[in-house]
Amino acid sequence: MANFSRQLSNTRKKFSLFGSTSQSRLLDESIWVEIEETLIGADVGVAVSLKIVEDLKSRSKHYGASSIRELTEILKDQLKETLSGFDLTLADGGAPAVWLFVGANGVGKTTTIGKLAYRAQRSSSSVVLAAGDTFRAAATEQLELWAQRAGVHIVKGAEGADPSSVIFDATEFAHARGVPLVIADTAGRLHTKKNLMEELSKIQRVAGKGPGTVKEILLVMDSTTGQNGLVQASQFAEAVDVTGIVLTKLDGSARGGIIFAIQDELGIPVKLVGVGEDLEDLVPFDAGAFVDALFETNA
Ligand SMILES: Nc1nc2c(ncn2[C@@H]2O[C@H](COP(=O)(O)OP(=O)(O)O)[C@@H](O)[C@H]2O)c(=O)[nH]1
Ligand SMILES: [Mg+2]
Repeated sequence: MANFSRQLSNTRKKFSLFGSTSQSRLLDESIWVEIEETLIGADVGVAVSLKIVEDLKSRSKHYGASSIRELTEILKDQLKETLSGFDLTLADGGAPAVWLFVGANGVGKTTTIGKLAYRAQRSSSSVVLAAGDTFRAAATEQLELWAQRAGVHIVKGAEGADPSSVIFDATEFAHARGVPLVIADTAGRLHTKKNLMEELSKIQRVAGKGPGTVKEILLVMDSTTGQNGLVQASQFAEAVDVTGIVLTKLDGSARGGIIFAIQDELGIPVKLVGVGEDLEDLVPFDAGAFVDALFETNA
């Protein structure tokens, strides 16, 4: 996958305890508290951080680790394990498969769909976009621009149209043309607005009523939001069956550590990561590359 090194430079600063100047430091009792504070300060999440340090203590004893350098290697393995065990593929199948994008306002839903459309077009797989954000006319225009750039079809509704019906129409449109995938946008919404969350549940139901099958519900989260995003996320996960997280704006964010809390607390994998505003700035998440980049000492 793309090298995370540059995009993670701000998050990496939070891990400086493990940087080159400390590598030869010998271990003493205070190190455990420092590691705990480092992890929590890096947005890894309190519960996960405590678990990791407990486990690190026993593993380092088992291996007889005596310096930060040795401890770091054990910790890296642990962090990779914490993130492993999830299926990160985006499911297809269905005629068409539907990938539904949900999340708060401004997190990067529409941009991510544009990037995916571009990727699909480059790999010669066809896709139909559904302009399910009917809340503002400008939202449809924004998606239309992405569709033009990527050279893919878009199904639109009038401003204020029922988003469920727009997405349903897109599944029929795709089915009639033998297009295997519909990627559907939805309006950003506050997780506290009950009626809007119910609207999402309806969208999920209706999107699968015709020829389409909802295969992915991707919750887009802005990585600069940190721990607050977790509360939002759990509300979305109650309204719809979220199958994966897209974590955007990792470039520049200092809160990339949130990935550990997301996967541990929500039990939902991060499948894609947004690392910029351009068409190519979307990468499949790779736990190994991510953890290695957090501990790179000379980047
Ligand atoms: N730096 C950066 N900006 C992003 C990323 N993804 C989206 N954005 C920007 O975030 C803003 C909101 O994006 P948009 O897709 O309209 O959000 P939506 O309201 O969820 O549809 C836009 O200015 C995007 O260019 C990312 O991965 N990195
Ligand atoms: Mg949008």
